[in-house]
Amino acid sequence: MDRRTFLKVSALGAGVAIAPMMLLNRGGALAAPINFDAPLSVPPLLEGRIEQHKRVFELSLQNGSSEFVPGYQTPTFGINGAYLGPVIRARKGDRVAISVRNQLGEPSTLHWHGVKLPGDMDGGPHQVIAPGEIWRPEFMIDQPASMQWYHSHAWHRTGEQVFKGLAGLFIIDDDQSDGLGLPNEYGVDDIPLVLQDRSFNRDGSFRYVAGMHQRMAGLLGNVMLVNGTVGPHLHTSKTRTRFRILNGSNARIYNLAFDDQRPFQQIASDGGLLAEPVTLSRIRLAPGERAELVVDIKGGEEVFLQHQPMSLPGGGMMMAMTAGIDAAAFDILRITSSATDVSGLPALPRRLATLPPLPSSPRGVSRQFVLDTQMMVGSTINGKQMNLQRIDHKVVLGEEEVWEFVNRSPMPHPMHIHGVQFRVLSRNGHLPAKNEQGIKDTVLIHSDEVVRILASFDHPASSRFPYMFHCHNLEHEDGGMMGQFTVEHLA
Ligand SMILES: [Cu+2]
Repeated sequence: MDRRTFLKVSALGAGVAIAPMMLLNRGGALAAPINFDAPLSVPPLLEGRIEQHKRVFELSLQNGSSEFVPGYQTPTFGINGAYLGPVIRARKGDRVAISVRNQLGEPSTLHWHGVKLPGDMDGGPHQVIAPGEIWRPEFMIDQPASMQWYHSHAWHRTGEQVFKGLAGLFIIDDDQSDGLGLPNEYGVDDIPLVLQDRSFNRDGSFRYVAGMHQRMAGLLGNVMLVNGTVGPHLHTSKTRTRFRILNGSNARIYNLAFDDQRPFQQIASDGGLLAEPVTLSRIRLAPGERAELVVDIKGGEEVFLQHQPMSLPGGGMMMAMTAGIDAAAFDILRITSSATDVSGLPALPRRLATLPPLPSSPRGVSRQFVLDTQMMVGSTINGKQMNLQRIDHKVVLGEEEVWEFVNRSPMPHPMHIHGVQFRVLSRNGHLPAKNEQGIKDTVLIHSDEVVRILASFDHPASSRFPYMFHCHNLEHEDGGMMGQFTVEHLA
């Protein structure tokens, strides 16, 4: 962390419990009196109303003010509220109609990250909602139970608008997952966690900087927010909890674990349930990625969800630090339990979902994407930076393709593809870990790594409203690490 930021945040913290990485290092060098006693905010559920066989939602992008630090007001953006948005909830098979009113006073867009829908409903940088205007996308929910999300995708402004709060969750339900007996009482044993790191100026305002350094490394904050809560505490009355976790940070990569290294089970990745639960003691989550975890915490226990140091394939720790991964552990969420239902907890189902098997024989690569960093330019894909007027790739509607990402830059890039959910075929020629063999829309490509994914392009996107593929480090994205593709019938 930069020394100047350290001092500024310390100044902000005079007399209050705030310090740089104040959430870092319980017992570490930068430990600060954050007590993790602020009740975790749980975003409100928005289930819409049924009108003419459609599930209708109303969203308003608006300015607000939030008290993250006691005694300090932070100007923020929110959706139907001051900071972040409600959890949109719909079912597979629903026809969804959403009105998005822009009351921000600046242009914005709203992108449905991970939702499979046509390009003209996707909310990318071409679908600007001017101040005062309403955008009315309508689409079918045509994918399995999962947690998607929505956020600003404004041209050159995504990083700052998301940083200020323009993001929310989108939960999809289906009959198959309802029947599995997974924890599903929202806010009780089914808890969403939006992880974000932020920095503050002396006056309490967010400190968003997008200079050359951030365009290279991404913007890293020094204060952790979970669902907009600083120093969050969750008290539960149930032993078994399902956490639906989104890395909603601009650039920070987390290696999540509990402080006592207890095992947990991952049940879902970005696009839905895994074939079977995978037992883990830590999980890496890059910007844009989601994971659903189930963990048992007995009555009387206190555990911390933390970021813990991780090693990188091919990269040392110094590089890891510049690439958004902290070398030191820090606390994210304190959890206490008064559960009494210790005995009789059933095992999770052996099978969660039926996923098509990954192809056993190697498939030809349809397209290759070389990720690189060029001095004084920034991050590039195949040597190019984003141009709104240029279509980089044309995919035939209904085709299945293998995309290969080759990372020649010194830092990792979480690559996201619009319009599809994909499978990770290989990392450097090897099968990915079990928990990466499910359905995904964002995949982290480490430095010097080659990752292949398999996607089926089932929804159309024209040259007027093409899909994006981009790095989900938002400063990289805004800096040009993005391209466009169409999905159309053969002419
Ligand atoms: Cu990147």
